[in-house]
Amino acid sequence: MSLNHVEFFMKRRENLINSLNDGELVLIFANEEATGANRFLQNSNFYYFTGLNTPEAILLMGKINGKSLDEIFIQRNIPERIVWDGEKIYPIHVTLLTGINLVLFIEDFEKNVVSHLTQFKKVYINCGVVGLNQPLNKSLLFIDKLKQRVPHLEIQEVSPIIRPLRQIKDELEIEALTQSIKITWEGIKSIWQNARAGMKEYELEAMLHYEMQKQGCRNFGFVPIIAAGENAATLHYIDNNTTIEDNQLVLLDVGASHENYSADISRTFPVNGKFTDRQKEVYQEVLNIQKEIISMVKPGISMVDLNAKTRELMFAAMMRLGLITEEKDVIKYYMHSIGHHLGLDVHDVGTRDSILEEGMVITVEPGIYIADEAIGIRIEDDVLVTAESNRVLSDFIPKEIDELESFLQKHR
Ligand SMILES: [Mn+2]
Repeated sequence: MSLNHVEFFMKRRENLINSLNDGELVLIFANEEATGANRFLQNSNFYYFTGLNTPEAILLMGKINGKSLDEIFIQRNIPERIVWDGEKIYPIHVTLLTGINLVLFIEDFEKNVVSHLTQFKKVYINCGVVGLNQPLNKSLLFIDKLKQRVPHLEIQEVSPIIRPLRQIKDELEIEALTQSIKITWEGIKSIWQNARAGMKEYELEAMLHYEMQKQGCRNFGFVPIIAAGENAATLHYIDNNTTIEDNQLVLLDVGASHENYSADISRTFPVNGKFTDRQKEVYQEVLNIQKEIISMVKPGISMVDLNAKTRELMFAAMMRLGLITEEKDVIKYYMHSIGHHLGLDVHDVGTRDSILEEGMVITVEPGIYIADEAIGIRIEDDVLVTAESNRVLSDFIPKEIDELESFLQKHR
């Protein structure tokens, strides 16, 4: 499949502009340059419309008298700085990559935007979330200035008008997600081949990172959870510094990020290649629930329905496992929800009560966590909602007990 990237970004901006009323302007600030040893990570909304991992830029879109505005402001190259910081992107490249014809420099932004503002009634801006005790970011500082100079202007956070677009993934996004899932699988495979009892969890993290980097992927989409035995019962365990013991299960909740799209995959495996009877019993229950919930994923069903069904299935499973006798106790061993939207953000835009539509991507990730028995199991796949039902984008990553054991034992 060959995709012309530019057209996708043009289409996304066009969709947003079409959704605006006349007299509405949208300003999206890219993230600020990374400081210290941090690597730059782009603002998801800015990336969605431009595909640019360029810091400090500002995208301007709007509709006035039926005419569209589609402009971008970028930093100018300063010749003396090039030897220190490297070259910044040039306007011609911005145009080639985004399809935006009007590329201006950031120092002209305020002058330029003020010339538009007399005609506009409402401005949407990505304000971000900044704590009361934190310094203001660039967009909030800009809002301050706007309010003083154009007091009649209505200013709103932009996310609510972008959410409907970002929830539905286009072909380019599915392609990026598929690629990040493939890279994640390479990492998981390497862990399954090389993990041994006696290693620290972070050695497995290193295998994952090395394999990802070999595939050209520099970043995790999120801090990986690599949790052996009872650590897996701590849902957000990220210390990854415990020694893995023989007969333990290891829970991996990991995702490589490719073109700013992160996979989100969980697999749980026995480090020595063989499940104990009890581990097998619990694992099979989680797997059955996961498969049943996946089979329900299709347009029209809501996340609320999926959560309710999961709870019902969990109750039956936990009774069979001898864990509980009352439904209210499900929460003792399964305390999160079944999944979330996935995209440019690992917990992507989209609400907990979304009704699924074709083109959405969600995770399906039931788990049972029994701290007393040092068993924590989660199985998570990334699922695309299709016109009729769904497609599991991560379906090539083994999860059946016999597949897993035979893979692991081949390498032990
Ligand atoms: Mn997840």
